[in-house]
Formats: sequence, C-alpha cells, structure tokens
Amino acid sequence: MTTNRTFTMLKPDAVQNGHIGAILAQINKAGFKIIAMKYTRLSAETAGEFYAVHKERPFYKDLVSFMSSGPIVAAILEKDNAVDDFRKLIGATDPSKAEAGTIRNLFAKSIDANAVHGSDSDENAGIEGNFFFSGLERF
Ligand code: FUP
Repeated sequence: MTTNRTFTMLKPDAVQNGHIGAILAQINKAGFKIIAMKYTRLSAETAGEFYAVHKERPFYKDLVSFMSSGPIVAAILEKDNAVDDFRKLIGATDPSKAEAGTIRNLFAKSIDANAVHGSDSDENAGIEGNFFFSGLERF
C-alpha cells in the first residue's frame, strides 16, 4: 500500500552541525511538500514516549538521551508514495551503509546520531504526525 504522507525529524546532530537548510533543500528537491513543521526540543520523557517501540532494545537509553540533547525540526511531508520514497531519500539507518547521495550518507556520522528520522510505515507516519501536530498546524 502507498501513502501520500510521512513524518520526519531533523535530529539534534543535524541541527547542531548547521544542516537544517541543506537537508530541507534536499527534501524539497525530491518533491516533498511540507504540510506541518516545528522547531522544538524533546524532553527525555517525550523522547522516551516517541521511541517506546524500542523500549526493550539495548540502545534505547542512549537514543532517548541523544534525542533530547538539543533542538530538532519535526515535519509532516507529502508526496506520492511518501513513506517509501522518503526512506530511499534518507538511506540506511547506519550512515556507513547509506547509499551515496542520501541524506544520511551526506550528513550523518554514526548509527545513533544519524541526522534524520523517517517513518517506516503508513500507520506509524500517522501516529508520529499526530504525536507532534494538531489539525490547526497542518497546511
Ligand atoms: P530507522 O527506522 O532507520 O530510523 O531505524 P530504527 O527504527 O531501527 O532505529 C531508530 C533509531 O534508533 C535510529 F535512528 C538510531 C537508533 N539506533 C541505534 O542507536 N542503534 C541501532 O543499532 C539501531 C538504531
């Protein structure tokens, strides 16, 4: 099944390293329309809730700590086949395995600080978008 919306976050490493503009340019160039966007910072509690699906994984504590370590940019994006096409645009979770030209290949340094999040299914795209944005914040 395809969807026309996905959810993304530009993670604390991407923001800290000054890559917001370059990453948004890539997202626009790839044909995604921005439906909602905010510049914010997650508390440890909110980051833990967002990543609750990974609660039992060994990297969960570090992930929560990293994701609450500085500001992020959250956004809902629209395009035909948004979830799959965005996953292709960002590349593999581990940037050393991400294809050349992908956002993680260009801007990420490690698997834990990998510059950008992209929803992995239509269902999660909906859940994650709703986690951050009300109906009044979507255009
Ligand atoms: P992805 O869907 O590509 O963001 O990857 P996952 O959902 O598998 O993982 C979510 C986040 O957990 C990653 F973005 C970074 C972190 N993670 C690690 O820190 N170590 C790992 O081995 C796997 C994931």
